[in-house]
Amino acid sequence: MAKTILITGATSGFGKACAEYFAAQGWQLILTGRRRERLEQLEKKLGASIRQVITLDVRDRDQVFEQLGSLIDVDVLLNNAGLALGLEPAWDVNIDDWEVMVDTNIKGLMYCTRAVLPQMVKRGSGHIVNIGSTAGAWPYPGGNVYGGTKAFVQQFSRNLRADLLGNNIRVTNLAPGMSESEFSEVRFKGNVEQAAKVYQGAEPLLPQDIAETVFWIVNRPAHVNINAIEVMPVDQAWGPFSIHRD
Ligand code: NDP
Ligand code: 8X3
Repeated sequence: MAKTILITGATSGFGKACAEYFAAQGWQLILTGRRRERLEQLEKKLGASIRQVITLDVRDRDQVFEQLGSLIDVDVLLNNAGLALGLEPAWDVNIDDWEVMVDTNIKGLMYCTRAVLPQMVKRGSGHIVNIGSTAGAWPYPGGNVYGGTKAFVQQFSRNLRADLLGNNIRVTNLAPGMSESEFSEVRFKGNVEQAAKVYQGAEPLLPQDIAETVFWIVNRPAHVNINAIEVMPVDQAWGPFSIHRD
């Protein structure tokens, strides 16, 4: 029987690439996101692979539990919905942006996990793949709360494994580096020129790279749990510590 993957944030970037890739490999899809028209386009394009599309804002706790809590036979939950807003230093940041990132990347991911886990535990199988980020492990100026939310994803993933020991449920934190998607357009609030500069002259990861990685993660032998994977483009690496000098 075909397996089912539930993808949050399937309307763009990694989520959309995963939907297309998993459909091509014969999986059934439950796709969620806020932009209904994009979900409808995917529904048309992927046809028989679609089990359900759900218009969902992961920040809405009641809606998440209502829509996802009753789903059964979800083999993989891909907690992908997320965003960065702004790159300002902490003293100059719009506090609303911080709240949106916390509400989406931390609380939304918590709600989706808590809504879907009971059916996995009851069935004695499942896999939660959380999309973290290199920003969760490596600081950079302006990464402040975004990086903090992804550090949460990393540690939450590990702690889920601790809770789930003995339940035959796998958990993975997949932490990509610079990847070209709508991510930077969202971060810079629609400023496409500023967004394009992030990738200019370099070769970033593509959503397809992440889709292939997710597919590899969930297709390891049943006794194997990939705890964490960090993926970067060859064109990205760490800098030295920065020193302030008078
Ligand atoms: P995109 O902006 O292309 O996609 C983000 C997706 O998240 C969209 O489908 C969007 O759907 C969804 N989303 C955002 N907010 C909400 C919400 N409140 N409720 C439901 N869905 C929401 O970016 P990426 O594909 O690059 O990002 C996907 C994930 O990968 C994010 O968690 C991001 O932090 C992470 N990441 C990205 C990297 C990059 O360089 N691109 C690197 C490392 C991690 P809609 O707007 O329709 O709701
Ligand atoms: C996205 C990668 O470096 O822009 O999570 O924060 S980065």
